[in-house]
Parts: sequence; C-alpha cells; structure tokens
Amino acid sequence: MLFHLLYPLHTNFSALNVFKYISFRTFGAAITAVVICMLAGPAYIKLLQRKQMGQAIREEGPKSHLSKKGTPTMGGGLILIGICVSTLLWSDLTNAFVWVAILTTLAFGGIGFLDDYRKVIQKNPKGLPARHKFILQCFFGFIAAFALYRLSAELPSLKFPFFKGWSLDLGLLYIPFAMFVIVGSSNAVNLTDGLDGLAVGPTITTSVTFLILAYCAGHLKIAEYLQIPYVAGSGELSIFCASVAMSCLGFLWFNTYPAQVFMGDVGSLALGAALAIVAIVSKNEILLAICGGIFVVEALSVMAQVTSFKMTGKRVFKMAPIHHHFELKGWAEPKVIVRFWIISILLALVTLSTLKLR
Ligand code: 57M
Repeated sequence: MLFHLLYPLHTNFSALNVFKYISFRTFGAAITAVVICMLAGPAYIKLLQRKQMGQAIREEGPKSHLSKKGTPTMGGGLILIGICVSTLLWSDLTNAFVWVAILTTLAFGGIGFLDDYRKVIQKNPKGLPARHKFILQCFFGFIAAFALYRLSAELPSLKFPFFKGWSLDLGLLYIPFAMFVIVGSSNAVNLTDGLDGLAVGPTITTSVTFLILAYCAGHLKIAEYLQIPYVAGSGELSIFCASVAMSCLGFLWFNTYPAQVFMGDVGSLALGAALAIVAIVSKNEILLAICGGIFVVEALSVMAQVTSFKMTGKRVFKMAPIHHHFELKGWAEPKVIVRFWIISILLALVTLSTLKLR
C-alpha cells in the first residue's frame, strides 16, 4: 500500500524513489512485523486470557507438560496479523504471487482456527475431525496449486539442487505435487509445534533463507549468474518472507521457554502453508525439505512410530513426535529446543550453499 501511495510521488520527492526497491521494502516489512507482534503481544495475550483460551494438556504426555495447563493458545492470530499488515503495507499489491501467499496463509490459518475453536472454546478435545481437516487442507492446497500453475510458465518443471541442469517437467501433475507440498508442509510444522518456540525457530530460519532464494529467483541478472530459474515477480515474496520471519520473531518474545502463549493450529498450519507457497513460486520445493529438515524429521518420526506400533506393537521412539523422545530421555526442554534451532541454522546454511554448488 505504501508502495502504491508513495512511489508515484518520487517525481516530486526524489527520496521516495527508494520505494521502488524490493530490498528497502523488505527491511520496512521486517521492522513493521516485529514491532506489531511485540507491541500488540501483551494486549493480545490478555485478550486470550480474558476469553479463557487456555490449552488443555494430554495426560499421557511427558509429565513436565502438565504445568503448562491453561497457557493461552491461538497466539497464531497475532502472527497472522503481523504477516498480513506488513505484507499489505510494503509489497506491490498488483503482484498475484503476493495474493496467493496471503490468501493461502489465511485459509490454512482459518482451518487451524476451526480446530482450536472446537478444542479450546467448545471444549471438544478431538477438535476438528482429522478427516475434515485433511479435506479442507487439500481443497485450499489444490486452489493455491492451481492458481500458481496458471500464473507462471516456469512452474510445472521440478528443479533439483546440486544438479542445476536437471529439470523434470510434470505438466498437469504439478498441481497435485504442489498441493502435496503445501499440505505436507502445513502438517509438518503443526507436528513440530510441541515445545516452547520449537516450531517458531526453524520457521524463522527457513523464511529468512527463502527470503534470499525468492529475491535471487526474481532478479534476472542474479538468477542468470547463479544459473537458477528466473521467475518474474517472485522477488516480491521476499517482503512476504520478511513479514513471516519477523512476525515469528516478535511472537517468540512471548513463546520462548517458559511460554506465555502457544500459537495453536491457527498459527502452525498457516506458517507451514506460507513456507510452501514461497518454495513453490521460487522453484525450490526440494530445498524446502532440506531447509525445513526439522519439520520433515518430526513428521517422519510420527509416521515411523505409528507404522511400527500398528505393525509390531513396538515403538521406535520413546514417544513421537521426536522432540518428546529427547524429553523422555531426560534432556531439559530448553536443551531440545535450542539444539533443534542449531540444526535448523545449519540446514539453512546448507540450503544457501546450493546457490553456488552444482
Ligand atoms: C499438535 N500439539 C501439541 C498448542 C500448539 C498423530 C500424533 C502423533 C499427532 C500428535 C499431534 O497431535 N500433533 C499436533 C501438537 C500441543 O500444543 C498445542 O497444539 C498447537 C500446535 N498444533 O500451538 O496449542 C501441546 O504441545 C505443547 N506445546 C508447548 N509449547 C508450545 O509452544 O509446550 C505446544 C506449543 C501443548 C503443550 O504441551 O499442550 C501436542 O503435543 O499435543 N500427537 C502427539 O504429539 C502426541 N503423541 C503421541 O500420541 N504419540 C504416540 C504415537 C504412537 C502417535 C506415541 O509416541 O506413543 C503427544 N501429544 C501430547 N503429549 N500432548 C503425546 C504427548
């Protein structure tokens, strides 16, 4: 919005020319997002407390979690406000990728809201039935995938990190593939969100990494130099990534151990979908699995545990998702969290190194 309001005035005030640059607007969005979340956080948490949006804790989980009973949840609403306000303020609103990113994030946030609402307000411990949740995720994932397919000629081909010459043209099959990436990413972040700040940390590292990747993919000269696919208009998603990263950073102020608030499904489902959209647009779907390796391992640990338990009656881990396994091994919660963050930062560095390696 600021871009549309202020940039046209640059002919009279040359300083406003700066609004043309994605880099400047990315910094603007980053600062706006973190300020919104940090300033509005205390009032938002008070509101959740007043509405008695306290988390119920499952008895069968690690005993250390019982003391978390009543911690306000649905803090993801604050993250969504930060993302939407700063993206709408600083990005070029004629860019269709920006709208797909915002609307998909909100749609998945909406699904999470329904689940949280049932659990927290209607006191239904099961929340939204898993089947309904999955159908809604596939529905919105399909719409987003279809919209992206129509928006970019480059999109249907799958690119491979380390092998820059390789390309797999999926044609129409790209739509179910992209839908799978969106739904999978959304659920993986959701499973990771089980310790204070555990999901938020890797979301910050992944969105900062994708900020750089989207910027490179949207810049013709940089894309040519790095021999990565050029996707016209994808650079504008750097602003969206900055909003995601810094809204999460502002939220982490309150979600860090011991958490004053949890994000709820309204936050975790939305953040996973947001990361997937940027990965798809910037042609880095495979890199999302590397950079978001923590999310992938958390999801795989659940699959391995459930499969093994159903087939053999034995567990692979002391408890799934894998963060509970380390807790039950005796690691203090902050130790698990910070070690997962460290791995996430390492994975981000590996991901960025693929820009030069092949
Ligand atoms: C949601 N949610 C947390 C909070 C957060 C199939 C099965 C493995 C699914 C899985 C599951 O339900 N995962 C998704 C994980 C919950 O947090 C709420 O949910 C939101 C995210 N969706 O924002 O609102 C609890 O997580 C803790 N928490 C924090 N800090 C945070 O910042 O401490 C969350 C955020 C909170 C709080 O305790 O109450 C959750 O874990 O429920 N199920 C599980 O994860 C369960 N695992 C399990 O049953 N494993 C089985 C196998 C066979 C599937 C096994 O290993 O035997 C665990 N869930 C819980 N306790 N609560 C079991 C232990």
